[in-house]
Amino acid sequence: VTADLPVRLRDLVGPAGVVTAPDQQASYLVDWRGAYRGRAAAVVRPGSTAEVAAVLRLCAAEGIAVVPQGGNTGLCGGSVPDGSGTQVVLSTDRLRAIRGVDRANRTMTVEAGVVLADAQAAARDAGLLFPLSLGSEGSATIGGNVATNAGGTAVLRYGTMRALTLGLEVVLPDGRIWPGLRGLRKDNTGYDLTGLFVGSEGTLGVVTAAVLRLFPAIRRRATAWVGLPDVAAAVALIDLLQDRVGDRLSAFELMSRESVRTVLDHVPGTRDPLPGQHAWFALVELGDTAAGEPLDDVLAATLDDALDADLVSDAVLATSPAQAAALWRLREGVSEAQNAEGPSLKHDVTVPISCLPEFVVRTGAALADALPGVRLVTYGHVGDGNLHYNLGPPRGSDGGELVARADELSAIVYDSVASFAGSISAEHGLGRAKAAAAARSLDPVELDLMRRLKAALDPAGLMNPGAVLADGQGRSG
Ligand code: FAD
Ligand code: 2HG
Ligand code: ZN
Repeated sequence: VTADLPVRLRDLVGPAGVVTAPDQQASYLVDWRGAYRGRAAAVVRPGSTAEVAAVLRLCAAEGIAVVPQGGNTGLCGGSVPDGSGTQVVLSTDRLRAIRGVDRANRTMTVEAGVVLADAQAAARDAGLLFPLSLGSEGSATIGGNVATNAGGTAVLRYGTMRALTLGLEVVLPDGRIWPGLRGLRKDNTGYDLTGLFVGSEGTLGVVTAAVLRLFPAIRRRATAWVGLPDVAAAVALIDLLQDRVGDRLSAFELMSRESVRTVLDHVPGTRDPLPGQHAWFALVELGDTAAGEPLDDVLAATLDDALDADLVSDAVLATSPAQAAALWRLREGVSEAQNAEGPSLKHDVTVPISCLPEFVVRTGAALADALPGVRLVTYGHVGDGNLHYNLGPPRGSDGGELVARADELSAIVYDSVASFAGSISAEHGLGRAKAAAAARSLDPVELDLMRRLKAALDPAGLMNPGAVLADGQGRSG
């Protein structure tokens, strides 16, 4: 790395755009969980697409690797540099403009550094809905959401970020700008480049802006907290709800008892909404665009039928927005609560919804054999088939054994996922954490195609090396 790099970057982006002081760099060099720490030659904060292009041109000319970073809430270590001190962190935190809302086209164009909650607010101000919804929405950015193909709690109704993204502006590794900000719902002019950059985790270029789909505002909601005997009952309840309310089912989140216990122990102000012991809980939400619909009645009647059919052991409906928010806090608090408990092994998996009950039973038994007492903090967006299958150490243990045996324990989870034709990364991406595991689980033809794509777009391997593809490099042959 050239010693005058910070000076040369300052020439391109101005003094406010380069961070060199160690205390000011610190937050850019560690991930949200504190699981990945690195060093950087510089942290650069371009203020425009042209400045991003200038930075990437300079880095390409000097052979300097670039790690794009948005809100730094990613859970796979993809947003922090390695320990070499030779990489540049490119933060999008100055790309914060909402470029426009096209009400009639039901789209908005926003820059990559716009925080998800601000994008949601801009849509709301226009009387519309941007439905992507994540526990991290107060910090995660649209660029990060695009780069990870983020999912969250509304996927069963609206799809993942890929389904919500109509067009992109991307700066390529050589500094060229692809101005693909089209707001079209149909566009068959060749390969789907937008779809390719969605989920590319900073390994193919820097997303600088996106055209996002907007939806009719939700004017009426009904929210319930449900106790369930097992995952088979949860799957049957999803089926029943979809038959009764169609796409008004806007969230179906499942939590094991251990997940709820973790939140109740660590998140201040939370309380158990149901008396009695239940093995599983679901947070169910319906939403309607028509304000006059008696949604609470529809939900209550469906849950009554589910009680009669023994699918549900108990249920309570939120009677105010504050009560609904308290129920959501129980669900959204799991990551924070599990962080507070110490080391954990995260798995973000998906299998067909129909296979979830058997997946949970079989994987749980195999893990209990391997590490008796292992705590299964199992929860997730099961309305779309996604489970966060997180492991905590046995009670009374400090987690040393869990961490030391991480590869072995994760292999049990991933082998089980494979046996149900599932995926080892549903919504968080691969980053550095799961690149090697993905290389083992992908078909060799798939892996070869991915390497060729990487080699075609980033032949020098300078964009986020080590993320997605374990060796960091594409391959041309
Ligand atoms: P970062 O963490 O900064 O980066 C993530 C990846 O994207 C990195 O590889 C980075 O290099 C790349 N990147 C970032 N910006 C750009 C850009 N402009 N161009 C190119 N590459 C870029 N995720 C879900 O899918 N669903 C959830 O429900 C969910 N809940 C969460 C709850 C909590 C409490 C936390 C901490 C995280 C959660 N996440 C969830 C994970 C995370 O918030 C998402 O992955 C989010 O999309 C990351 O956005 P970010 O701006 O923080 O990206
Ligand atoms: C969620 O759904 C997030 O809460 C985070 O995707 C999952 O921390 C996790 O494992
Ligand atoms: Zn999630």
